[in-house]
Amino acid sequence: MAAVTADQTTQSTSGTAEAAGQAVGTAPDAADAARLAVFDAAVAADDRIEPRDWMPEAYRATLVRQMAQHAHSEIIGMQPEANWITRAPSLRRKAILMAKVQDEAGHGLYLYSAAETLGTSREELLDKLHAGRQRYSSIFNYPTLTWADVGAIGWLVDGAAITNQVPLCRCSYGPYARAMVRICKEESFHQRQGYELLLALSRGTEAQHAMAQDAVDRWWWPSLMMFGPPDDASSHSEQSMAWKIKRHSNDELRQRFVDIAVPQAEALGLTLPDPDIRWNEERGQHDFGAIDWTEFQEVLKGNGPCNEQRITQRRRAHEEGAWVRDAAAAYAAKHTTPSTRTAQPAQHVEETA
Ligand code: FAQ
Repeated sequence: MAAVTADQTTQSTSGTAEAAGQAVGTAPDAADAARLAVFDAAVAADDRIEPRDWMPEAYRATLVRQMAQHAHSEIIGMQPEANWITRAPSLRRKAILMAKVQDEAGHGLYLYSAAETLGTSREELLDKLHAGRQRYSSIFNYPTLTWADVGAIGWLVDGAAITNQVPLCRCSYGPYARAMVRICKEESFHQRQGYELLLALSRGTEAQHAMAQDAVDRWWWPSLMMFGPPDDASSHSEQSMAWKIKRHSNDELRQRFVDIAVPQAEALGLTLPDPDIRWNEERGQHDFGAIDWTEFQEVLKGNGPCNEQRITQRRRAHEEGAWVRDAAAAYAAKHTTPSTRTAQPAQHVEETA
């Protein structure tokens, strides 16, 4: 690799010395500059950064922040839908919903595992979530008031999640990108089940249609907020896009989601609660109304309708699951002692014989 000059490093995707993980005010030494050049070249060439590769500390911190928030969203996101498992209207619907909620737990685990490759443990991330030091998605602070909310979550929330997450399959950090491939496949199934559920309600009785419409009315705007603040208020987007963690800005993805959702709503026979939605011939995209960013900020501050309930339930589930973690750790310890290690193959032969 060619040596790099100080000028070249200041033009790096890592922006400032601080972003590159150097103490502000100190000149990068030659080794730092060389490592940074290798990192920047890999990002520029669309190569993947892997766990053992050198990376700027700020890149690592940004990934931990985003991946932790993502993982926390998956497991907290189990709560609103799990609320309806016991009241699903048929065995088929119950089986589908149970599978979906389990999938979300799985997504959380892939993401915590991917975050572990950055040198942070799942335990540490969960402690931060429980202490309110890391976020989860604003969307999960809204209540699921009727069965139709399960459909609206599938269609809109999973739909927004996919729109945001498909580009993450091309994220510059390898373990995150690879985790996203499987997650997106499962999310796409989730989105279809929500759409199918809403279609059944929309084509059902008058009361069922009204229930579906009410759910869409309540979930539409919070779903648009999932994409994050508008670009001019997004503190991390510019750097995350330079590092190719994010491939598109918050507003770009939000627009893409609106353009996908509008014809789908028509096909469902439902309306979106925004009188300003209309096709803009010039832009080749839909215009839509103003989002209530005050509501978004309030939810982020902890003042949403269910913030308290969600985090209390999460802490309780963690405490009540302590015995499972202890048992799993005891089992793992037992099976790594020399005596059980030698005993295992014989047992395996007997069982498979
Ligand atoms: N909620 O500078 P930006 C799912 C925060 S998974 C809460 O634009 P960034 C599956 C942000 O952290 C849904 N906080 O931030 C499912 C930052 O705060 P900080 C989760 C938000 O990171 C379905 C500040 O605002 N998906 O739904 C939100 O560049 C059904 C400034 O914002 C992901 O996490 C928000 N909506 O862009 C499960 C995808 N938006 O840290 C169950 C991965 C922003 O400075 C059932 N994440 N903030 O204190 C991302 O793509 C990005 O992190 C964004 C935000 C786009 C969410």
